[in-house]
Amino acid sequence: MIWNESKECMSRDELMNLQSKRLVKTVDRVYHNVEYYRKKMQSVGIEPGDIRGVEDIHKLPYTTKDDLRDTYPFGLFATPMSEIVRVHASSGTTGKATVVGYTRRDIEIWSECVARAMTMAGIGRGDVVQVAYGYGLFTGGLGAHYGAEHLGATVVPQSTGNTKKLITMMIDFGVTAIACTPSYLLHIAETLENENLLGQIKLKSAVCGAEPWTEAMRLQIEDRLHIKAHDIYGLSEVMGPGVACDCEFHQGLHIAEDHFYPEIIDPETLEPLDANQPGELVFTTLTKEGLPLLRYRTKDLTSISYDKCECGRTSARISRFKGRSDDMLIIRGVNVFPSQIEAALLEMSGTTPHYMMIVDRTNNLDTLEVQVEVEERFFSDEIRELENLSKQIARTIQMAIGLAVKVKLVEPKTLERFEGKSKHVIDNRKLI
Ligand code: DLL
Repeated sequence: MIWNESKECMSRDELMNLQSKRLVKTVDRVYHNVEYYRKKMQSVGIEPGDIRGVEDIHKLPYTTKDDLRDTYPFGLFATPMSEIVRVHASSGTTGKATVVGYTRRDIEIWSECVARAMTMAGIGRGDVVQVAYGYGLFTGGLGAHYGAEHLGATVVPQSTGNTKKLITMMIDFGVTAIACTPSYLLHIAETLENENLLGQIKLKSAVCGAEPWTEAMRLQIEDRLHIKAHDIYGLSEVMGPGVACDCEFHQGLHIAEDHFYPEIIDPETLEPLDANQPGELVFTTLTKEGLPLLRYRTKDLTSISYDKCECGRTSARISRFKGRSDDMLIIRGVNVFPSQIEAALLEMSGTTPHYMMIVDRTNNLDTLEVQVEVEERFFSDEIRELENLSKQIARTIQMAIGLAVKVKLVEPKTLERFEGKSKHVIDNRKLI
Protein backbone atom coordinates (compact mmCIF):
# COMPACT_ATOMS: atom_id res chain seq x y z
CA MET A 1 0.00 0.00 0.00
CA ILE A 2 1.00 3.60 -0.43
CA TRP A 3 -0.10 5.21 2.83
CA ASN A 4 -1.06 8.82 3.54
CA GLU A 5 -0.30 10.63 6.79
CA SER A 6 -3.43 9.21 8.46
CA LYS A 7 -2.13 5.68 7.66
CA GLU A 8 -4.86 5.15 5.10
CA CYS A 9 -4.34 4.01 1.54
CA MET A 10 -3.61 7.16 -0.48
CA SER A 11 -6.39 8.37 -2.77
CA ARG A 12 -5.48 9.07 -6.40
CA ASP A 13 -5.70 12.83 -5.77
CA GLU A 14 -3.32 12.61 -2.83
CA LEU A 15 -0.99 10.47 -4.89
CA MET A 16 -1.02 12.93 -7.80
CA ASN A 17 -0.23 15.82 -5.45
CA LEU A 18 2.71 13.92 -4.04
CA GLN A 19 3.92 12.96 -7.53
CA SER A 20 3.67 16.57 -8.70
CA LYS A 21 5.71 17.87 -5.75
CA ARG A 22 8.35 15.22 -6.30
CA LEU A 23 8.44 15.79 -10.06
CA VAL A 24 9.07 19.52 -9.63
CA LYS A 25 11.97 18.72 -7.28
CA THR A 26 13.40 16.10 -9.63
CA VAL A 27 13.28 18.39 -12.66
CA ASP A 28 14.96 21.16 -10.71
CA ARG A 29 17.62 18.74 -9.53
CA VAL A 30 18.52 17.31 -12.92
CA TYR A 31 18.50 20.77 -14.53
CA HIS A 32 20.98 22.12 -12.04
CA ASN A 33 23.11 19.00 -11.47
CA VAL A 34 23.26 17.22 -14.83
CA GLU A 35 24.69 19.19 -17.71
CA TYR A 36 23.44 16.69 -20.28
CA TYR A 37 19.84 17.10 -19.07
CA ARG A 38 20.17 20.86 -18.84
CA LYS A 39 21.22 20.97 -22.49
CA LYS A 40 18.53 18.48 -23.48
CA MET A 41 15.86 20.60 -21.76
CA GLN A 42 17.23 23.81 -23.21
CA SER A 43 17.16 22.25 -26.69
CA VAL A 44 13.36 21.94 -26.38
CA GLY A 45 13.02 25.34 -24.69
CA ILE A 46 12.09 24.02 -21.24
CA GLU A 47 13.12 25.49 -17.92
CA PRO A 48 12.38 24.00 -14.49
CA GLY A 49 9.68 26.65 -13.85
CA ASP A 50 7.66 25.29 -16.81
CA ILE A 51 7.00 22.06 -14.93
CA ARG A 52 4.47 22.74 -12.17
CA GLY A 53 3.14 19.22 -11.78
CA VAL A 54 2.51 15.90 -13.51
CA GLU A 55 0.13 17.63 -15.93
CA ASP A 56 3.21 19.26 -17.50
CA ILE A 57 5.27 16.07 -17.82
CA HIS A 58 4.64 15.81 -21.58
CA LYS A 59 6.78 18.95 -22.05
CA LEU A 60 9.89 17.08 -20.92
CA PRO A 61 12.16 15.27 -23.38
CA TYR A 62 12.41 11.47 -23.36
CA THR A 63 15.50 9.60 -22.15
CA THR A 64 16.71 6.38 -23.80
CA LYS A 65 19.51 3.84 -23.40
CA ASP A 66 21.42 5.91 -26.00
CA ASP A 67 21.54 8.85 -23.58
CA LEU A 68 23.09 6.57 -20.97
CA ARG A 69 25.57 5.28 -23.55
CA ASP A 70 26.48 8.80 -24.67
CA THR A 71 27.23 9.80 -21.08
CA TYR A 72 28.94 6.50 -20.11
CA PRO A 73 29.75 5.74 -17.37
CA PHE A 74 28.61 8.39 -14.86
CA GLY A 75 27.56 11.40 -16.97
CA LEU A 76 23.89 11.34 -15.91
CA PHE A 77 24.60 11.03 -12.20
CA ALA A 78 23.09 13.94 -10.30
CA THR A 79 25.27 13.69 -7.19
CA PRO A 80 29.03 13.75 -6.68
CA MET A 81 30.59 10.26 -6.73
CA SER A 82 31.26 10.61 -3.00
CA GLU A 83 27.48 10.23 -2.49
CA ILE A 84 27.20 7.11 -4.66
CA VAL A 85 27.37 3.98 -2.52
CA ARG A 86 26.74 1.38 -5.23
CA VAL A 87 26.75 0.94 -8.98
CA HIS A 88 25.02 -1.71 -11.08
CA ALA A 89 25.13 -2.21 -14.82
CA SER A 90 23.06 -3.81 -17.55
CA SER A 91 23.60 -4.48 -21.24
CA GLY A 92 23.99 -1.58 -23.60
CA THR A 93 22.93 -2.00 -27.21
CA THR A 94 26.56 -2.43 -28.31
CA GLY A 95 29.87 -2.65 -26.45
CA LYS A 96 29.23 -0.37 -23.50
CA ALA A 97 27.17 -1.28 -20.48
CA THR A 98 24.49 0.98 -19.07
CA VAL A 99 25.71 2.07 -15.63
CA VAL A 100 23.43 3.10 -12.78
CA GLY A 101 24.42 4.66 -9.45
CA TYR A 102 22.60 4.71 -6.11
CA THR A 103 22.98 6.94 -3.08
CA ARG A 104 22.37 5.50 0.38
CA ARG A 105 18.84 6.93 0.27
CA ASP A 106 18.24 5.35 -3.17
CA ILE A 107 19.21 1.95 -1.74
CA GLU A 108 16.82 2.49 1.19
CA ILE A 109 13.93 3.35 -1.12
CA TRP A 110 14.76 0.47 -3.46
CA SER A 111 14.81 -1.94 -0.49
CA GLU A 112 11.43 -0.58 0.63
CA CYS A 113 9.96 -1.07 -2.85
CA VAL A 114 11.15 -4.67 -2.97
CA ALA A 115 9.90 -5.21 0.59
CA ARG A 116 6.46 -3.92 -0.51
CA ALA A 117 6.51 -6.30 -3.45
CA MET A 118 7.43 -9.21 -1.20
CA THR A 119 4.68 -8.21 1.22
CA MET A 120 2.22 -8.44 -1.67
CA ALA A 121 3.51 -11.97 -2.17
CA GLY A 122 2.71 -12.78 1.47
CA ILE A 123 6.35 -12.80 2.59
CA GLY A 124 7.35 -11.28 5.93
CA ARG A 125 9.40 -11.58 9.08
CA GLY A 126 9.91 -15.24 9.91
CA ASP A 127 10.18 -16.27 6.28
CA VAL A 128 13.38 -17.76 4.90
CA VAL A 129 13.94 -16.22 1.46
CA GLN A 130 16.30 -17.87 -0.98
CA VAL A 131 17.54 -15.31 -3.47
CA ALA A 132 18.38 -17.18 -6.66
CA TYR A 133 18.74 -14.22 -9.00
CA GLY A 134 22.32 -13.54 -10.07
CA TYR A 135 24.37 -11.43 -7.67
CA GLY A 136 26.79 -8.89 -9.12
CA LEU A 137 26.25 -6.08 -11.59
CA PHE A 138 22.75 -7.42 -12.36
CA THR A 139 20.24 -5.79 -10.01
CA GLY A 140 18.24 -8.97 -9.32
CA GLY A 141 20.39 -10.58 -6.61
CA LEU A 142 21.27 -7.63 -4.41
CA GLY A 143 17.91 -5.93 -5.08
CA ALA A 144 15.91 -8.90 -3.79
CA HIS A 145 18.45 -9.45 -1.00
CA TYR A 146 18.16 -5.95 0.48
CA GLY A 147 14.38 -5.99 0.08
CA ALA A 148 14.03 -9.26 1.98
CA GLU A 149 16.39 -8.03 4.71
CA HIS A 150 14.39 -4.79 4.94
CA LEU A 151 11.32 -6.92 5.64
CA GLY A 152 13.14 -8.69 8.43
CA ALA A 153 13.09 -12.04 6.64
CA THR A 154 16.07 -14.40 6.76
CA VAL A 155 17.98 -14.25 3.49
CA VAL A 156 19.80 -17.14 1.86
CA PRO A 157 21.98 -15.40 -0.78
CA GLN A 158 22.12 -18.36 -3.15
CA SER A 159 22.62 -16.62 -6.51
CA THR A 160 22.23 -18.71 -9.68
CA GLY A 161 23.94 -21.88 -10.76
CA ASN A 162 24.24 -25.15 -8.88
CA THR A 163 20.62 -26.30 -8.72
CA LYS A 164 21.34 -29.44 -6.65
CA LYS A 165 23.03 -27.35 -3.94
CA LEU A 166 20.16 -24.87 -4.05
CA ILE A 167 17.68 -27.68 -3.46
CA THR A 168 19.74 -29.14 -0.60
CA MET A 169 19.71 -25.74 1.11
CA MET A 170 16.06 -25.19 0.31
CA ILE A 171 15.27 -28.39 2.23
CA ASP A 172 17.86 -28.10 5.02
CA PHE A 173 17.22 -24.40 5.79
CA GLY A 174 13.43 -24.68 5.56
CA VAL A 175 13.21 -22.09 2.77
CA THR A 176 9.67 -20.65 2.58
CA ALA A 177 10.06 -18.17 -0.30
CA ILE A 178 12.22 -17.88 -3.37
CA ALA A 179 13.15 -15.00 -5.67
CA CYS A 180 14.36 -16.07 -9.13
CA THR A 181 13.42 -15.99 -12.79
CA PRO A 182 10.24 -17.94 -13.64
CA SER A 183 12.04 -20.22 -16.09
CA TYR A 184 14.63 -21.11 -13.43
CA LEU A 185 11.85 -21.85 -10.94
CA LEU A 186 10.28 -24.26 -13.42
CA HIS A 187 13.67 -25.91 -13.83
CA ILE A 188 13.92 -26.20 -10.02
CA ALA A 189 10.40 -27.71 -9.95
CA GLU A 190 11.36 -30.25 -12.56
CA THR A 191 14.52 -31.22 -10.67
CA LEU A 192 12.54 -31.59 -7.43
CA GLU A 193 10.03 -33.83 -9.22
CA ASN A 194 12.73 -35.96 -10.83
CA GLU A 195 14.53 -36.43 -7.52
CA ASN A 196 11.27 -37.12 -5.71
CA LEU A 197 11.98 -34.31 -3.24
CA LEU A 198 8.81 -32.23 -3.55
CA GLY A 199 7.47 -33.57 -0.26
CA GLN A 200 10.50 -32.27 1.62
CA ILE A 201 10.28 -28.56 0.80
CA LYS A 202 8.49 -25.86 2.84
CA LEU A 203 8.24 -23.36 -0.01
CA LYS A 204 5.03 -21.28 -0.03
CA SER A 205 5.69 -18.31 -2.31
CA ALA A 206 7.87 -16.99 -5.10
CA VAL A 207 8.58 -13.57 -6.59
CA CYS A 208 9.57 -14.11 -10.19
CA GLY A 209 10.56 -11.66 -12.87
CA ALA A 210 13.39 -10.27 -14.96
CA GLU A 211 12.02 -11.99 -18.09
CA PRO A 212 8.69 -12.32 -19.90
CA TRP A 213 6.35 -15.08 -18.73
CA THR A 214 2.70 -15.88 -19.16
CA GLU A 215 -0.22 -16.33 -16.77
CA ALA A 216 -0.29 -20.00 -17.82
CA MET A 217 3.34 -20.39 -16.73
CA ARG A 218 2.57 -18.68 -13.40
CA LEU A 219 -0.31 -21.11 -12.80
CA GLN A 220 1.87 -24.05 -13.78
CA ILE A 221 4.51 -22.99 -11.24
CA GLU A 222 1.83 -22.67 -8.55
CA ASP A 223 0.42 -26.04 -9.44
CA ARG A 224 3.66 -27.98 -9.62
CA LEU A 225 5.21 -26.53 -6.47
CA HIS A 226 1.97 -25.95 -4.50
CA ILE A 227 2.95 -22.33 -3.85
CA LYS A 228 1.79 -18.79 -4.67
CA ALA A 229 3.79 -17.23 -7.50
CA HIS A 230 3.99 -13.45 -7.99
CA ASP A 231 5.22 -11.33 -10.87
CA ILE A 232 7.83 -8.68 -10.06
CA TYR A 233 9.00 -6.11 -12.59
CA GLY A 234 11.80 -3.63 -12.77
CA LEU A 235 14.69 -2.45 -14.83
CA SER A 236 18.18 -1.41 -13.84
CA GLU A 237 18.01 2.06 -15.33
CA VAL A 238 14.96 2.97 -13.28
CA MET A 239 15.97 1.05 -10.14
CA GLY A 240 15.99 -2.76 -10.46
CA PRO A 241 13.32 -5.22 -9.23
CA GLY A 242 10.44 -3.70 -7.27
CA VAL A 243 9.19 -1.00 -9.66
CA ALA A 244 5.94 -3.03 -9.79
CA CYS A 245 4.57 -6.32 -8.47
CA ASP A 246 1.25 -8.16 -8.54
CA CYS A 247 -0.93 -8.73 -5.50
CA GLU A 248 -2.93 -11.84 -4.59
CA PHE A 249 -5.54 -11.00 -7.28
CA HIS A 250 -2.97 -11.10 -10.11
CA GLN A 251 -4.82 -8.46 -12.12
CA GLY A 252 -1.74 -6.55 -13.24
CA LEU A 253 1.32 -5.25 -11.43
CA HIS A 254 0.93 -2.41 -8.91
CA ILE A 255 3.43 0.34 -9.66
CA ALA A 256 5.33 1.99 -6.78
CA GLU A 257 3.82 5.21 -8.09
CA ASP A 258 5.07 7.38 -5.26
CA HIS A 259 8.57 6.79 -6.65
CA PHE A 260 8.02 6.22 -10.38
CA TYR A 261 5.62 8.17 -12.59
CA PRO A 262 4.36 5.95 -15.40
CA GLU A 263 3.17 6.88 -18.89
CA ILE A 264 2.23 4.84 -21.94
CA ILE A 265 3.26 6.21 -25.32
CA ASP A 266 2.92 5.18 -28.92
CA PRO A 267 6.45 3.92 -29.71
CA GLU A 268 6.20 5.24 -33.29
CA THR A 269 4.69 8.71 -32.82
CA LEU A 270 5.86 9.09 -29.18
CA GLU A 271 2.43 10.56 -28.36
CA PRO A 272 1.10 9.75 -24.85
CA LEU A 273 -1.78 7.23 -24.85
CA ASP A 274 -4.80 6.95 -22.57
CA ALA A 275 -5.40 4.43 -19.80
CA ASN A 276 -5.86 0.83 -20.97
CA GLN A 277 -4.33 1.57 -24.38
CA PRO A 278 -1.40 -0.70 -25.27
CA GLY A 279 1.92 1.01 -25.93
CA GLU A 280 5.42 1.56 -24.57
CA LEU A 281 5.95 2.07 -20.87
CA VAL A 282 7.82 5.23 -19.86
CA PHE A 283 8.98 6.09 -16.33
CA THR A 284 10.08 9.31 -14.65
CA THR A 285 11.80 8.70 -11.33
CA LEU A 286 10.37 10.88 -8.57
CA THR A 287 12.75 10.35 -5.65
CA LYS A 288 16.00 9.03 -7.09
CA GLU A 289 19.11 11.00 -6.16
CA GLY A 290 21.97 9.19 -7.90
CA LEU A 291 20.49 8.69 -11.35
CA PRO A 292 17.17 10.51 -11.73
CA LEU A 293 15.63 9.85 -15.14
CA LEU A 294 13.08 11.92 -17.02
CA ARG A 295 10.60 10.01 -19.17
CA TYR A 296 12.79 6.93 -19.61
CA ARG A 297 11.59 4.80 -22.52
CA THR A 298 11.63 1.22 -21.18
CA LYS A 299 10.76 -0.27 -24.62
CA ASP A 300 8.45 -2.66 -22.73
CA LEU A 301 4.98 -2.94 -24.27
CA THR A 302 2.02 -2.99 -21.90
CA SER A 303 -0.99 -0.89 -20.82
CA ILE A 304 -1.92 0.87 -17.57
CA SER A 305 -5.13 0.61 -15.60
CA TYR A 306 -6.05 3.20 -12.96
CA ASP A 307 -9.05 1.29 -11.63
CA LYS A 308 -8.98 0.45 -7.95
CA CYS A 309 -7.86 -3.13 -7.41
CA GLU A 310 -9.90 -5.71 -5.49
CA CYS A 311 -7.06 -5.79 -2.93
CA GLY A 312 -7.86 -2.14 -2.05
CA ARG A 313 -4.70 -0.62 -3.49
CA THR A 314 -5.25 2.54 -5.51
CA SER A 315 -1.94 2.44 -7.37
CA ALA A 316 -1.91 2.13 -11.16
CA ARG A 317 -1.38 -1.35 -12.55
CA ILE A 318 0.51 -2.47 -15.62
CA SER A 319 -0.80 -5.46 -17.51
CA ARG A 320 1.38 -8.45 -18.35
CA PHE A 321 4.06 -7.47 -20.86
CA LYS A 322 3.30 -8.00 -24.53
CA GLY A 323 6.87 -7.80 -25.77
CA ARG A 324 9.31 -5.01 -26.53
CA SER A 325 9.50 -2.24 -29.07
CA ASP A 326 13.19 -2.95 -29.69
CA ASP A 327 15.11 -6.15 -30.45
CA MET A 328 16.37 -6.89 -26.93
CA LEU A 329 16.21 -10.57 -25.95
CA ILE A 330 16.25 -11.92 -22.42
CA ILE A 331 18.18 -15.18 -22.30
CA ARG A 332 18.57 -16.87 -18.89
CA GLY A 333 17.60 -13.52 -17.40
CA VAL A 334 20.43 -11.76 -19.23
CA ASN A 335 19.55 -8.92 -21.59
CA VAL A 336 21.09 -9.42 -25.00
CA PHE A 337 21.00 -7.16 -28.04
CA PRO A 338 21.90 -8.69 -31.43
CA SER A 339 24.01 -5.58 -32.02
CA GLN A 340 26.33 -6.69 -29.17
CA ILE A 341 27.07 -9.93 -31.06
CA GLU A 342 27.64 -7.99 -34.26
CA ALA A 343 30.04 -5.58 -32.54
CA ALA A 344 31.95 -8.52 -31.02
CA LEU A 345 32.24 -10.28 -34.39
CA LEU A 346 33.44 -7.13 -36.10
CA GLU A 347 36.28 -6.88 -33.59
CA MET A 348 37.69 -10.24 -34.68
CA SER A 349 39.54 -11.18 -37.82
CA GLY A 350 38.35 -14.05 -40.00
CA THR A 351 34.67 -13.47 -39.20
CA THR A 352 31.98 -11.67 -41.17
CA PRO A 353 29.05 -9.69 -39.75
CA HIS A 354 26.70 -12.38 -41.06
CA TYR A 355 25.34 -14.29 -38.11
CA MET A 356 22.15 -15.86 -36.81
CA MET A 357 21.18 -16.32 -33.16
CA ILE A 358 19.11 -19.41 -32.39
CA VAL A 359 17.46 -19.25 -28.99
CA ASP A 360 15.87 -22.36 -27.51
CA ARG A 361 14.62 -23.63 -24.17
CA THR A 362 15.56 -27.13 -22.94
CA ASN A 363 14.43 -28.31 -19.48
CA ASN A 364 13.29 -24.73 -18.88
CA LEU A 365 16.80 -23.39 -19.37
CA ASP A 366 17.52 -21.09 -22.30
CA THR A 367 20.24 -21.93 -24.79
CA LEU A 368 21.85 -19.72 -27.39
CA GLU A 369 23.60 -20.91 -30.52
CA VAL A 370 25.27 -18.34 -32.73
CA GLN A 371 25.89 -19.35 -36.33
CA VAL A 372 28.65 -17.27 -37.87
CA GLU A 373 29.88 -17.10 -41.42
CA VAL A 374 33.66 -17.19 -41.50
CA GLU A 375 36.10 -16.70 -44.35
CA GLU A 376 36.41 -19.51 -46.89
CA ARG A 377 40.06 -20.20 -46.01
CA PHE A 378 39.12 -21.70 -42.64
CA PHE A 379 37.28 -24.51 -44.37
CA SER A 380 40.29 -25.48 -46.47
CA ASP A 381 42.64 -25.29 -43.44
CA GLU A 382 43.04 -27.99 -40.85
CA ILE A 383 39.98 -28.73 -38.76
CA ARG A 384 41.98 -27.57 -35.71
CA GLU A 385 42.04 -24.00 -37.08
CA LEU A 386 38.29 -24.06 -37.37
CA GLU A 387 37.91 -25.37 -33.84
CA ASN A 388 40.25 -22.71 -32.46
CA LEU A 389 38.35 -19.96 -34.24
CA SER A 390 35.07 -21.33 -32.96
CA LYS A 391 36.36 -21.30 -29.35
CA GLN A 392 37.78 -17.80 -29.78
CA ILE A 393 34.45 -16.50 -31.12
CA ALA A 394 32.56 -18.18 -28.25
CA ARG A 395 34.91 -16.51 -25.74
CA THR A 396 34.60 -13.09 -27.38
CA ILE A 397 30.82 -13.29 -27.51
CA GLN A 398 30.66 -14.52 -23.91
CA MET A 399 32.78 -11.56 -22.82
CA ALA A 400 30.50 -9.19 -24.72
CA ILE A 401 27.16 -10.50 -23.47
CA GLY A 402 28.07 -12.33 -20.25
CA LEU A 403 26.46 -15.57 -21.34
CA ALA A 404 27.95 -18.88 -22.53
CA VAL A 405 27.06 -19.59 -26.17
CA LYS A 406 27.47 -22.45 -28.58
CA VAL A 407 29.12 -21.28 -31.80
CA LYS A 408 28.60 -22.97 -35.12
CA LEU A 409 30.81 -21.79 -37.98
CA VAL A 410 29.33 -21.87 -41.45
CA GLU A 411 30.77 -21.20 -44.90
CA PRO A 412 30.38 -17.82 -46.57
CA LYS A 413 26.98 -17.11 -48.14
CA THR A 414 25.28 -19.88 -46.14
CA LEU A 415 23.04 -17.66 -44.01
CA GLU A 416 19.98 -16.06 -45.49
CA ARG A 417 20.39 -12.50 -46.84
CA PHE A 418 17.61 -9.96 -46.43
CA GLU A 419 16.65 -7.16 -48.77
CA GLY A 420 14.89 -5.16 -46.13
CA LYS A 421 15.51 -5.23 -42.38
CA SER A 422 17.86 -8.11 -41.70
CA LYS A 423 16.81 -10.81 -39.28
CA HIS A 424 19.37 -12.09 -36.83
CA VAL A 425 17.26 -14.04 -34.37
CA ILE A 426 15.28 -17.25 -34.45
CA ASP A 427 13.59 -17.59 -31.09
CA ASN A 428 12.18 -21.11 -30.73
CA ARG A 429 11.19 -20.66 -27.08
CA LYS A 430 7.55 -21.24 -26.53
CA LEU A 431 6.21 -19.40 -23.52
CA ILE A 432 3.64 -21.79 -22.10
O1 DLL B 1 15.62 -7.55 -14.94
C1 DLL B 1 15.45 -6.22 -12.93
C2 DLL B 1 14.73 -7.32 -12.30
C3 DLL B 1 15.41 -8.26 -11.55
C4 DLL B 1 13.34 -7.39 -12.40
C5 DLL B 1 14.72 -9.26 -10.91
C6 DLL B 1 12.63 -8.40 -11.75
C7 DLL B 1 13.31 -9.34 -11.01
P1 DLL B 1 17.26 -5.48 -16.31
O2 DLL B 1 18.30 -6.55 -16.38
O3 DLL B 1 17.68 -4.09 -16.56
O4 DLL B 1 16.57 -5.48 -14.92
O5 DLL B 1 16.13 -5.90 -17.35
C8 DLL B 1 14.98 -5.12 -17.46
O6 DLL B 1 13.71 -7.07 -18.11
O7 DLL B 1 12.85 -3.84 -19.34
C9 DLL B 1 11.84 -6.07 -19.14
O8 DLL B 1 12.02 -6.17 -20.54
C10 DLL B 1 12.36 -7.34 -18.49
N1 DLL B 1 11.59 -7.68 -17.28
C11 DLL B 1 11.89 -7.45 -16.01
N2 DLL B 1 10.92 -7.92 -15.19
C12 DLL B 1 9.97 -8.48 -15.99
C13 DLL B 1 8.72 -9.12 -15.78
C14 DLL B 1 15.89 -6.53 -14.37
N3 DLL B 1 8.23 -9.33 -14.57
C15 DLL B 1 14.05 -5.73 -18.48
N4 DLL B 1 8.02 -9.52 -16.87
C16 DLL B 1 12.75 -4.99 -18.56
C17 DLL B 1 8.49 -9.32 -18.12
C18 DLL B 1 10.40 -8.31 -17.34
N5 DLL B 1 9.65 -8.74 -18.38
